[in-house]
Amino acid sequence: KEPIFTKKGEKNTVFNVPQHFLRNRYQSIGVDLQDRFSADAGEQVTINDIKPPNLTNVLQLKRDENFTLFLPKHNKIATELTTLYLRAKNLDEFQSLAAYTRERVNPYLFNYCMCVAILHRKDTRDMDIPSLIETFPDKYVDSQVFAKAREEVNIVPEGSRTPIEIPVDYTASNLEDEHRVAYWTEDLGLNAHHWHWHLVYPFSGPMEVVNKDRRGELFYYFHHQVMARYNMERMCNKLKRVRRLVNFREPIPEAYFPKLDSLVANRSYPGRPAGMTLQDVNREQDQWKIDIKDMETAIARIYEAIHSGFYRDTNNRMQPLTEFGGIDILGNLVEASILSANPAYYGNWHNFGHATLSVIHDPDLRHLESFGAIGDPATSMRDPVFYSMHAMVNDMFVEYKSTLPRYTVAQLGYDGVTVTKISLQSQNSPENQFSTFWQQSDVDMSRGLDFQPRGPVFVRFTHLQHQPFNYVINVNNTGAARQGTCRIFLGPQFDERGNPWLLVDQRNLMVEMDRFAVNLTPGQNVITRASTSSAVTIPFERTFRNVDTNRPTGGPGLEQFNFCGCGWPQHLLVFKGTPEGYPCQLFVMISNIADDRVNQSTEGTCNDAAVYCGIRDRLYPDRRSMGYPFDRSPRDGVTTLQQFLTPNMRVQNVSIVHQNRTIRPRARN
Ligand code: CUO
Repeated sequence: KEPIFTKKGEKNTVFNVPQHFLRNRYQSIGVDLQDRFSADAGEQVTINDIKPPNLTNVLQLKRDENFTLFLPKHNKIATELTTLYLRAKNLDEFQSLAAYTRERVNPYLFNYCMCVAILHRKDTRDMDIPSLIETFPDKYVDSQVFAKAREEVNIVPEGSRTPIEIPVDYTASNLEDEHRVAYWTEDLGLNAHHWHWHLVYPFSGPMEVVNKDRRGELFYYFHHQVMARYNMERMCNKLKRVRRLVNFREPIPEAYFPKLDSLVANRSYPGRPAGMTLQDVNREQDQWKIDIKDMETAIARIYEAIHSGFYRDTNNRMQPLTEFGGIDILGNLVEASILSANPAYYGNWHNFGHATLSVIHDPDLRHLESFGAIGDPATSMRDPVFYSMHAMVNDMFVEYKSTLPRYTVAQLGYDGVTVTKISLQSQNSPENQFSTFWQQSDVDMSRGLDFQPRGPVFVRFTHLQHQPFNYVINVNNTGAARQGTCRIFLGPQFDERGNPWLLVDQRNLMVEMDRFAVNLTPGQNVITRASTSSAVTIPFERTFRNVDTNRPTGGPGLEQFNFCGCGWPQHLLVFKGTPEGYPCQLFVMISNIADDRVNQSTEGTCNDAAVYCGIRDRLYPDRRSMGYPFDRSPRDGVTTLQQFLTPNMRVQNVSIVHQNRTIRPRARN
């Protein structure tokens, strides 16, 4: 695999590494290892010698094992290695450590710890880290691709290779209802985003990495939005909202066969047939022991805290879950992160849920089988059971939020500000209509393939896409010039029965599309906002980094990736819709800036996808509770969205029309 420290625009870098950095298995018998880049090298970097670190614990994870933070043994190892990288005194020492460890430690572990360190060291914040899709394509694409790729690079000269196409339906057939949303659950960008979110907000590791502003609340909000978006995709495909995995003793109907092979472990990710039942995990070799009973106890205690409004701290004192801070406490406690207010009492049921489900096929390791897709944030969103389990997680937060005081008209309104019209203008579509279709794009996997000869190998995948659009919002301001925060949500118009919603249910499906500050002049204002500016998403190129369908083969695209790589994929901003048009409600609100504003400078930071990702080294850039104004139950007397509106809000009926056509990539030279 290519070195991680590749500077912008350089194809290859050769490292001159002190002899003892490399294993001397071959040198000792007089064999000179080939230089992978030879004359192609663009730059030679000399690595300083260092005192070799003690890797005794880190090497407990073998090079050919799969790696997951849900396994406590791996978790400890990752924390140790990340800490080692973070403590390196300067960039030179960090680089030496990277070179020394890269050759020895498990590649997944190395990549994870290195990425966390690069994201969190002050001296590496401008450094690129490669997209995981490029580094470990085995976590994202059908394993059959790799045999084809091998054939391609061995037979076809560079420049004449054609992309290897991943079929749209390869993990299941239409006999499986859940497969109707596989285009979304198996989307490369979606899974890369989930991995990236957890890279920026890990639940464990060195405290300085984990302890970020409102991270517990953001755990709630990001996953709440994932669930809302997933349910919207389901409803567009005539599926009902996902069920909750409430009872851990009952057979689990969701099945999944990922068709992924780990190139590091040289093993397949195990599948799970329908009807399996969770069992206690006792995998001694992994030092992995989980009792279902403990998960149930944790859940009961968490609900008790939610309903009483108090949680028990480590000194056995009852502490209030406060109106604004309670959700942050609860987020860390439910996940559970190392910031949990009382891990011994409230347990770790969400992480254990991922873990027990991931080894449901071999809970005592009698078959020596590794974990399944749900056991790794890079792959977990592919598995339908992810959503039934996270529906349970989400239910806890929704239940908690429903205990909070309702927003009053004063808390929702903005005196003198009236939204008079909303219009959605999408290219080549009638007003108030989104248009979606399929698009094919190519991604170069060659970084992640360790065979010669090198050169780009593209896979071509099919993903959802929409026509770019603008929101045009008319606002009347009877006051002086001032600012506001424009909040845009999109939700369904009817439930599965075709009935209009009660807001108490609809609010859980309100998907945040954008949030931005607006300047209001006295009188009439027209605000135009492009879909590509969304503060929820990042552009396609940044999700995939190397994808540029117009670029000649070869040479990585080198857009900045690190923190800036966190963001919902722009190509999934809009739900799929239906051929006849899926009826939705577009909601716009201009909230009072006095209660929104966080005084801080965000210049020079990645702040363009802050809604789900926050801003690096800064406070979350909105003082309101995340999800405002839909995070709480509606005030008394309000049952519908229309009744909920104050003059600074407005709703427009819109529809999402899906055309079953595919845009193919532009030809490469
Ligand atoms: Cu993101 Cu369970 O937290 O997967």
